[in-house]
Amino acid sequence: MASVSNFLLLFVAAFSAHIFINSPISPQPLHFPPPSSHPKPHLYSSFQRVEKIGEGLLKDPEDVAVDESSGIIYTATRDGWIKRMHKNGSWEDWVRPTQDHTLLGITISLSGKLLVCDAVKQGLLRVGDDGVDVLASHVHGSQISFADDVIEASDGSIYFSSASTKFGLHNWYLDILEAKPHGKLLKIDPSTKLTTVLLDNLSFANGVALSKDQDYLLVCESWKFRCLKYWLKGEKTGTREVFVENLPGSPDNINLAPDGGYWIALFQCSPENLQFVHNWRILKHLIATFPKLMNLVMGMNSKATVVKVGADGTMEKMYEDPTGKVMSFVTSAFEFEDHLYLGSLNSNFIGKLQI
Ligand SMILES: [Ca+2]
Ligand SMILES: [Ca+2]
Repeated sequence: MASVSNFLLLFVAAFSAHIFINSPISPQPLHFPPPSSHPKPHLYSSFQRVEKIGEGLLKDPEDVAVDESSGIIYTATRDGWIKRMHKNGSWEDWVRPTQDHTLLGITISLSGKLLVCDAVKQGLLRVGDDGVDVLASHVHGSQISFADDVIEASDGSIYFSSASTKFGLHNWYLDILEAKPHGKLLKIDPSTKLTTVLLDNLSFANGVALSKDQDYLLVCESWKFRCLKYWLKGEKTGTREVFVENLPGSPDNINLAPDGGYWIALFQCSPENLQFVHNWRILKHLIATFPKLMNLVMGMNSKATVVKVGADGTMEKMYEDPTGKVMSFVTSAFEFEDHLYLGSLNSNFIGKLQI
């Protein structure tokens, strides 16, 4: 009997040593906001009446942008295409900047072209009828990693996020397991074309948006369940403060609404009953060493949530598909002509929802 327990002890010790030696992360606990931490906004469960546009044509359209002058709707899909829907409802495979699945945030630029984040190879791209230019591939001599979302100001300044400088799109789950801030907010200066870092130590820098008056910029930190405000004008220029926190999910893309508020898409990084995993370093090491275990603790495809936040940072409305039956893993919400256009990393269409 003693030899069996000795063997078991030896096995556990060897297994633990294997995990610690081979683990690619140096984790810290991830703190989920307590459910009671935010006053509940009015809930609309109306994703049930979403109209599916482009169904079957769009593989996991992460972000949506609308050219408000022409009414053309753009998205980037996992097969590397930028696809667009014309006013008459017809879809066009427009430009294919990559054969890969790596295109994330997009926005319409002042020139009418599209700015596109390539999370893996190329950095920040400008895409037009005449092809693709790389606007930024390096910052301070290092390759830009995990370009995630982008916005352009009326003075031509381009602001974009780098979600993580340590982990990439293919192993992004290690970034949440490690739960340390490896993200940055970057800027391309319109006169020098130089790329610089405005903010670092961001906890998975995701969606970016400009305020209506362009006096500040918002950048979402997915693993902190909050969005920061970065002042561009006035006496606070260059400083940061919290804009909204304790969001009921991890913020992805954020878009300015016509009334000066913001639409923020939230994803569930972990189901509620498994959030404890993110407090245990040993469990994080175990999952990082055996990545197939990650599938057990991910909650993205379980529901969809979008919140409307006022210009003062208060949550006003929440739209949900609580079971993910119609849409899940919604990553973007763009308001145009009294409808929300919803992107998702788990659908083959864009959701269109009357609001
Ligand atoms: Ca975006
Ligand atoms: Ca994103």
